[in-house]
Amino acid sequence: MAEERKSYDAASQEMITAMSEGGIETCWDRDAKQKPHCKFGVQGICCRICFMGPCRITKKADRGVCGADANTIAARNFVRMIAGGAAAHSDHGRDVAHVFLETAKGNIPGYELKDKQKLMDVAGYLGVEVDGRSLQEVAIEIGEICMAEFGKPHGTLKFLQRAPEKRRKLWKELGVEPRAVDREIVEIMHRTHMGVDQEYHSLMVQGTRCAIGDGWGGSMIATELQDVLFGTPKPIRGVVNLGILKEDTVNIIVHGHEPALSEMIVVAAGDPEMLKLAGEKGAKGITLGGMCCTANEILMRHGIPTAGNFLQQELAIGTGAVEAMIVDVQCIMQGLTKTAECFHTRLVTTSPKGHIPGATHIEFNEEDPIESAKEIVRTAIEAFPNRDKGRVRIPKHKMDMIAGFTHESVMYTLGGSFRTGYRPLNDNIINGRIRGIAGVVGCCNAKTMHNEFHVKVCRELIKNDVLVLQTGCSAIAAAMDGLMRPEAAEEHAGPGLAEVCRAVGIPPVLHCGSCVDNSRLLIAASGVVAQGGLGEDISDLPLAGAAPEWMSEKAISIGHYFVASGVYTVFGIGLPTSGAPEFQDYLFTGLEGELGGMWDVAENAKEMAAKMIAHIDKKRAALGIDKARERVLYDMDMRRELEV
Ligand code: BF8
Ligand code: SF4
Repeated sequence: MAEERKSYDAASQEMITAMSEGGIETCWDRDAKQKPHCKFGVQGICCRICFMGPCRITKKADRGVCGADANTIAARNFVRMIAGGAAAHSDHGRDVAHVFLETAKGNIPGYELKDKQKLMDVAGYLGVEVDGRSLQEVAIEIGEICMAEFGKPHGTLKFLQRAPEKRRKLWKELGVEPRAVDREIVEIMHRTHMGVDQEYHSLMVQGTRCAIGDGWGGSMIATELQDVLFGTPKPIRGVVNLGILKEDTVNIIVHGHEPALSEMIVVAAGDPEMLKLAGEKGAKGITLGGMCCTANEILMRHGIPTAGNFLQQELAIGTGAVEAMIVDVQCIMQGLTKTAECFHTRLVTTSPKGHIPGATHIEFNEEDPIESAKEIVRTAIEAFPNRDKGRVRIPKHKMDMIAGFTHESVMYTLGGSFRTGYRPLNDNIINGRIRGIAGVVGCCNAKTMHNEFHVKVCRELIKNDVLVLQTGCSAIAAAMDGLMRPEAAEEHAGPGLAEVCRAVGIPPVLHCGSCVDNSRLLIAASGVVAQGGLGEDISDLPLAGAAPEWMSEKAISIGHYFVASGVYTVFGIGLPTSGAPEFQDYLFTGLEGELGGMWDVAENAKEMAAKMIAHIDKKRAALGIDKARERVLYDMDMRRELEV
């Protein structure tokens, strides 16, 4: 019997089959051994918060030993996922703020504040005085403010003011304005400790406050300061998929999340001394490829090719052509060491926060980033002579794409340099050429066919004239399918969206960055509101969010800050809340009345797209712009037919 197909992407499937035949284990083999997954975990009704348990809700036992019911258990688990995700994003944000501040003080050779314009923009909305002050003074104050956002004892987050006024008022009324990023994470851990908050509405108030602290706090700080440090991305050509690896060069993959590392690896990989060393070892240069969110970061800023997304990490090593995989934090599979052992590949961990047994740990020293990056790249080059050429198998597939759409670059692309702004976008939404906007984001998950859900939902949305904005591994999935080429508009988009894409020269699916860059989507949504004509709040917009193949706690935090910002958000794969129908119903319907956004799940791409479009149409009707769209859909012949 033919092996079940695991990936929608041909290159990945080729590697999965080859590795399976070669007896090299992948996450799909391990997934098979984990099946069936524990149904209590899947439904969110297993509690191991104290050691009177673990307790599970069953027909026989409708409460844990302490009396906690299904709603409490599922809600506690859910808000703990928000805390985990917010912690990951925000600790990344804190590290960026630290590097930013030390760079501003002139303490780190190697980094610089590249984007002075953005520095001024940030100063503007943070209320930092710029007149009569040096750039350095301004930057230092910004750095101090951002560091303080994580742990200040008084007030609420300064970045909240980037949200529409109506939303801010709502958050205030609901008591969900985050005070400091860390505090909200800590408070979740406290409230979910045994015997504290045991009421799901109340738990979700804190979940909401923490998630807002991620999206409008930790993640936004990461994105904004990274832009100042490394440059705000602009539309740029890129290439994606495993076919970017080369047979005759040293191939280095940088995988993880923090650009503080990857930016320096980019510099080191282009260093003449390193290139010379590569030549001496018999290689024709160095090929650097990104993986996961790090890929998105260096793709958007430098056009560095992307090797793949989350489920391709083991497959990249499986090509036998990777000298080193350099990792920092988040979404790094421990299984990589096993894959690397089958080849000459060095798995290099670089973060003091992320060690893996069997990997080589070369700590990236942020005080001396260039030297540290060179040492890491040297390790890769030195592995090149050990490559077994007979075992190299690089799939041919690679795809062109355009990356680098940000709030700033979208405004510029749409409006030109003289009237930058969202007016053309808003007008095209109002006149119905663009039916609405979708944010399609998130991970891949071994439980479902790699990339299929992402690609199909994007295609379905653009076919229905919905402009798609993407981040994370979902963006890489759509790029691999060719949806981020401008030609994709002609091939796959509905007539209205295709017309707009043609006029502006953009693809119908826009690459907006990494997962912390979901904050860009919040800013873009606020920008669309501020431009006018589409309501007063994000919840008024014909907008929906989705994470078709999610797996991480970060995805839950992102999902919930979308919801808390007023966005209808649909997840694939299911949510670990199904064992607590009352709590789940609150997430799916109850929250809409409070936050204007709510959760939902969908089993497949058609259902997901249909639900998102139905929501978009509901918002169009509420705005009174549904009629405009009907006119667009009917051409003259059809209209004549209707009139008779
Ligand atoms: O932060 S999309 S698998 S790489 S968690 Fe991870 Fe998910 Fe990818 Fe980036 Ni985001
Ligand atoms: Fe069981 Fe309650 Fe302890 Fe959870 S907190 S493990 S439900 S006794």
